Amino acid sequence: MIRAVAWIPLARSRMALCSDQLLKVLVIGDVRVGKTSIVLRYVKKSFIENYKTTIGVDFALKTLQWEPRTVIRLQFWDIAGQEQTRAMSRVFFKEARGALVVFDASDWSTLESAAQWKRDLDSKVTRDSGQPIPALLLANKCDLMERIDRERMAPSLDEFCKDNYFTGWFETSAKEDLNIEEAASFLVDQMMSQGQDDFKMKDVIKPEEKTGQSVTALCC
Ligand code: G3D
Ligand code: MG
Repeated sequence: MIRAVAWIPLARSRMALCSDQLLKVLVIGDVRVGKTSIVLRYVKKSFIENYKTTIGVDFALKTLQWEPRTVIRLQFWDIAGQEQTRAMSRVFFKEARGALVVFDASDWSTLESAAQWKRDLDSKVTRDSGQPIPALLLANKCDLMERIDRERMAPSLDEFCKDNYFTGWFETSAKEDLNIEEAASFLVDQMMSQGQDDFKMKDVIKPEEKTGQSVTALCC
């Protein structure tokens, strides 16, 4: 009996009110621009050459401790760029909270496709307020470009983002691990700050967890 009285306050001190949020993030763009490589780099911290081409959609999950009391589960929908998949986009885009729209910086024809993907996205998914969901443009494969090309690219991409309602852009390289973590954190920040009202907050009581812990899983 005495032991039980001592145990209850101790157990309570370890309990905390936590918020647990599931954020669905779309990864879209043409075939072979590096979508799957970006997701693998972010979630698995690796770059795999000759990885099989995505057919339909691949899923990946990354859990992050956002603030001391907020756990975010990022659910990536890595959507294949083929025409058949575009027909299914309404189903795939449903309830997405953010998007990474990828193009190959060494092949500018893929930038026009990025604009099409963005228009398709905005026509099919919005926040409850009717505003577009946060979407970042990723200029991937920057390792294949000279520094000078990248500097020339910046003003065009600023304008492109303004015209197409992108939240911003990053030059990335999944191969050399350039800006992948930064881009993902920026998107999460945007989703959390712009979308607070839209999210279904799920408050749960659970034992306190260590901050900074990340659990990853990948399935295809
Ligand atoms: P996708 O998912 O958009 O279709 P993938 O694209 O991730 O499958 O990548 C397509 C090809 O581009 C792969 O080449 C991959 O290794 C390469 N790639 C992806 N990201 C980068 C990058 O940042 N830099 C460079 N140089 N190459 C990249 P392979 O030949 O392996 O199929
Ligand atoms: Mg792929």
